[in-house]
Amino acid sequence: MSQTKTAVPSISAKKAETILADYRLACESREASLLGRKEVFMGKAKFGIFGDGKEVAQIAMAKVFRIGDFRSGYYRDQTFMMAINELSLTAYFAQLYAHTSVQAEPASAGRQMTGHFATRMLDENGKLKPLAKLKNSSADISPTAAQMPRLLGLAQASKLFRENPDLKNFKDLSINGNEIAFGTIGNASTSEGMFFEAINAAGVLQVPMLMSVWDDEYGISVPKEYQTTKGSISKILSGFQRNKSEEGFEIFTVNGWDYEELCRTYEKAEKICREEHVPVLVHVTEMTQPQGHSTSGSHERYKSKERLEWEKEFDCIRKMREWMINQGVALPEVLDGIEKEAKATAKSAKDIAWRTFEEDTKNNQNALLDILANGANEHPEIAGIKEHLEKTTNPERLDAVRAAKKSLRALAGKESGIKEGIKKWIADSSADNFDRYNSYVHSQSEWSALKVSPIAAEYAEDSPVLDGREILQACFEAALKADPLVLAFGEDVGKIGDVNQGFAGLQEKFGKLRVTDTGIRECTIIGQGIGLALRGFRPIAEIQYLDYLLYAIQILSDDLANLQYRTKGGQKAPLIVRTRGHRLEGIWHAGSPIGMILNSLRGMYVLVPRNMTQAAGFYNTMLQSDDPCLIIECLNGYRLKEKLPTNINEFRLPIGVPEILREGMDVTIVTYGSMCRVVMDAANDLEAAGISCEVIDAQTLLPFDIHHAILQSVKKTNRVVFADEDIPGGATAFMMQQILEVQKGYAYLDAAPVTITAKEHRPPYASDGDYFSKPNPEEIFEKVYELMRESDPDRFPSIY
Ligand SMILES: Cc1ncc(C[n+]2csc(CCOP(=O)(O)OP(=O)(O)O)c2C)c(N)n1
Ligand SMILES: [Mg+2]
Repeated sequence: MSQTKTAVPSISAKKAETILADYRLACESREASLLGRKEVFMGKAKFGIFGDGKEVAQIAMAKVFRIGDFRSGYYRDQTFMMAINELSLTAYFAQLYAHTSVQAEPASAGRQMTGHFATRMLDENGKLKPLAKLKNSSADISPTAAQMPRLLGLAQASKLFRENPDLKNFKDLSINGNEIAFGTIGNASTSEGMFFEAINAAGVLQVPMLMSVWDDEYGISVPKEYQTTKGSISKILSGFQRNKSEEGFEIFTVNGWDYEELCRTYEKAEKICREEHVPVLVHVTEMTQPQGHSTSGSHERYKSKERLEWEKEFDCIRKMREWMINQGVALPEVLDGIEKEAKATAKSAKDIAWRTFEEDTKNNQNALLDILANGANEHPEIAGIKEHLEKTTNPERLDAVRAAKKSLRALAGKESGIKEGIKKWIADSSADNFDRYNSYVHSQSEWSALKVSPIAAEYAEDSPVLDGREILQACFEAALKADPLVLAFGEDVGKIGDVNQGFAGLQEKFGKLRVTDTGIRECTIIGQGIGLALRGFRPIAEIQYLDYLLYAIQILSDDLANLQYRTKGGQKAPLIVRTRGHRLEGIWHAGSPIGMILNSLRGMYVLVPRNMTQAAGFYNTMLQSDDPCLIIECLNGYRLKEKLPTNINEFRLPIGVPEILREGMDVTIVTYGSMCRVVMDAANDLEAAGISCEVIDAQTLLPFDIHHAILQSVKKTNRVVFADEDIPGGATAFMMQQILEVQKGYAYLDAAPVTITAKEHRPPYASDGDYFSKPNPEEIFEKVYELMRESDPDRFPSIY
């Protein structure tokens, strides 16, 4: 029987065919969810979270998702990803098994748990693919609502491509800004601040964001009464609804089991969003969760019998089936057939994915077993290790590594022909496992910041001496001129050119699309930057003061810093985050929480220039690279005088290379940022007291002194001091670990290393609060003097 044979031919055969294909996909996706849960309970996968109960709405959404569009969503979206052909059933299972192969599991190569979707936006060389010709999904992350900030930037990119005539030729990135950024979120996650911040910003910016809320009335076990005022996100956001005289959102509400209405709603939503660049909210209600939240527990614990009954009755696939029969799309037996086939299709995909995954692990293990076999007769321990490995059910890579290492241990001090083979196996598998589990913390492309060739600053005799802020302004002007994809934004960055005027006058020159103000919303400023950078822009996103980076640290850490890593080189967002800090006045305008930054932003480079010329050199370097970075300018340096390099537009500072500010013989003092001047003042006083200090500006903390220049200094002075404005045990502890452990500086020390830091509290606003809270030249003098006194008390008598 033809699948499209209808009971009552009220729907055209062609349309019926499409509907049946949709139904088939919904059933396949459902079967994948059901099988997935079983795989977890059989111990073949560690954790499962599935998209069951959300299939039909996602198929409707996928119908209006066009080539060039972007998704930023969450773990329920498997059906959508399948519907846009960016997730095969086998890839779905490969992710469930955490297959570490990019070919098998292109979203993350086993780095992300199931339900974390992504398309590969970069080619093997790390070059951006022509995204305007692809269907794109930014890489999901687990923190609820954290997909929202980047969604804003993905949507804003379309607006910029449409409105800035200088961008018309970037056809690989956008076709006239026609691309929509589709967002998805669970109902409970809309309780997060980030959701509201992003929604408000999208309304302000009027960007093509099509936001769907999958509302199943729960967030794990917590019902809507605890999550949302009035229990409805569309109700409470109704004030965002645009009208004749005010811009805003277009808001739709539709039931998640109503196939026909869903398709109609998304068609309307798409048109408004794509053509008018108006943000749209689609609140999809009455969704279900047939298997509960995840494999971590069962929903019978918290849903009432009535609710569970209702969920069965209003299951979107069941409802779609009923509708199809009522509409005469197909006879029940046709649908039975599709359901049966879907089961078989999902099962066969699962089997293929498992076999490939197993073979991949086994191949590597078999090579070791062959080596061990050669030594098994001679050494009974090896025979035992071999047998144990062979008997392991569902072996993981670590089982083979363990067996190899145990074998070598067993053979220590013994003659054996297999030792060399085992060592080679360990070396090869270490390299492979490094690639599998540890690679792509930073860019590995030819545009890696570490590969940008430096260009020295040049000066003419008559080079003007300017305020630090004017040096930056010249640098930014050159950057904006050189590349239309460069843009800068942040609080007060537009009209007044930032609170310290680094961008003064540049909005007038380059327009509001290039240099622009934002609302006070640090988290989504960074999100804008991430989304724009993903789409090929070169954004400079400003956080007004370093103290306020805390508002954005989560998204920087969870999203930007690990983007390359979590996609194994599949995506990049070379965002430059600009901020200013260290010294000024008061608890929230003098912060230097560098330890926090170093501990949370691995994956980004952290640059701490001591003046604005150095800062300019770093901006120029990072604009050539595809790594994301944080550049922290010195808050008290904008009015200090600096000479303007003649090549301000192109000189580049290498990253990971410290600078010796003052040569000396007795003690090495390592510092950075605003502290450079404080330490240099102290070094002058110490010189007068007969102590010769070598002062080194680390300049970049991540990466830190990649050529080990500081070690050379320590070899000469045999004493080392680390000074900064962070708390005790903050970034000074990091620098000490780098020098003593990584660079092995401990071997050259004649005295214990010293750290000089700020106090444990932030500096009070009161006059002299800074002096009594942060290291000052007198304190540095005394600590260094004490250090010298230890070795020569006669030459350095007690001061007190
Ligand atoms: C910031 C953060 N807090 C808590 C969690 C744990 N968590 C994961 S999913 C979830 C519930 C989300 O519910 P909802 O947004 O309604 O999505 P649903 O799973 O119902 O589709 C919670 C609390 C998390 N992932 N991130
Ligand atoms: Mg929910």
